[in-house]
Amino acid sequence: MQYLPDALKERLESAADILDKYDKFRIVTHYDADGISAAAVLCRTLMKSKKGFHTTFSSSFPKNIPAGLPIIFTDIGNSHLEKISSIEEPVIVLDHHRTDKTVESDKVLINPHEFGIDGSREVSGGTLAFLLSITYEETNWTKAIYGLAGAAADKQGVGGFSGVNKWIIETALEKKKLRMRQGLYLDGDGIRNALMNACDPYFPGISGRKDEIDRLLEDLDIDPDAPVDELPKEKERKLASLLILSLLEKDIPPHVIDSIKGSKYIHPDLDMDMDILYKLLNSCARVSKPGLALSFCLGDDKALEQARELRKDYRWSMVRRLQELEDQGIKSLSNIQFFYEDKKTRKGELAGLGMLYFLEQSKPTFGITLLKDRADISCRGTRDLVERGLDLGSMCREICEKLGGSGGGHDIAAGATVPKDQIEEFLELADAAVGQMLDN
Ligand SMILES: [Mn+2]
Repeated sequence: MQYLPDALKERLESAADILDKYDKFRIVTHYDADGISAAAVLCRTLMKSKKGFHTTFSSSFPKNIPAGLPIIFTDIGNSHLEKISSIEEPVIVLDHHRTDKTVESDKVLINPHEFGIDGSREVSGGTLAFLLSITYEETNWTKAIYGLAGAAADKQGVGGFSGVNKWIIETALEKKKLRMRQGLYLDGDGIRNALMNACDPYFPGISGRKDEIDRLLEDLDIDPDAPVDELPKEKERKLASLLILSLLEKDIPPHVIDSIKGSKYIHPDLDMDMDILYKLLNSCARVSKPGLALSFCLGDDKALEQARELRKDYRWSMVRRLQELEDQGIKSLSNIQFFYEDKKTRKGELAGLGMLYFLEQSKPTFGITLLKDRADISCRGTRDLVERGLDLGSMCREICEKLGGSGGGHDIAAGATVPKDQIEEFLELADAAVGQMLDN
């Protein structure tokens, strides 16, 4: 724990004292993959110590806060600290989202930004839950893969983990609580199947296109049914070069291209690497089955089987939709680009993957779902754009304050909801705001 700032360690100790003191807890977590990962770490921690828990998944901060038990909020809560401070029971908040507000509180608030740690890059909700878990009991290093899966799901591993996440990986490898293997981030029943369903990473002109894939594999003299992890090194290298070429043609930056292959982290007792674990969590979250994901994280094999099926369906529908966006292109204003998507839960991921693998790199991407009376918006930038001054989270918040919706998030990924008839105005304001941010 030497790596962490002393003030953060102290705060974690106070949280661990609460874990120690009570026998039953309520966990309120975000329903996305990072939130599930945080819940998985905490539930496993509490189970091991024979303590009880009740977990609730929430898409936004709950209106009615359950009473009677100490509460742990994970990956959620930083923008509702006033409400949290008025809760009577003991509360721990483990949330990495940035917030403007500082609130005097007797609750244990663990917000990395307060300790000079970049919550959008270096720690996720899962990471914070893991830090609490090892503070509570050193033997919980075995749970590293669950916490880090949340960081991977929040895209903190793109181009390599950094900061606290990196320290956890290095220490877990030292402690032999993780193993590492190099390879392409492809998986499926055989190499053709893996490429057919490759949506993250997605390969422009290749993913989902059977004829292209067959031609490519024939050229490389690779058996389409060969297992991905058993490709001879030389053939894997050649395949990687061709896949990289597909991304170079779209001007995708080197750190993203590098991320199609690299270290895979494997839990010694779990027949799965972290990359697949977080993608399974994502597939469950996207169809609103976070409970299923939590069940398999807690050891339910039947749940794992169902999660794998969900992921199969999910990947296939994503690849088809990404292919459409790639082939048909999306709409563009001066400084932003956008598309409409029927499925509300899919638009953020589509915007993120499109932005990573094939869309115009100089403009952030907005995915919009029109609902009955409101428009739901997810926006995604690139690391380059953030370095040039893009902050989508504060942009969404400010525009929504003006328009009367609600919005917020990270610099690189954010969301907003506005009345449906204001979507045009939202896009105009966003276009102007992004232009101004990138000009300065
Ligand atoms: Mn998160």
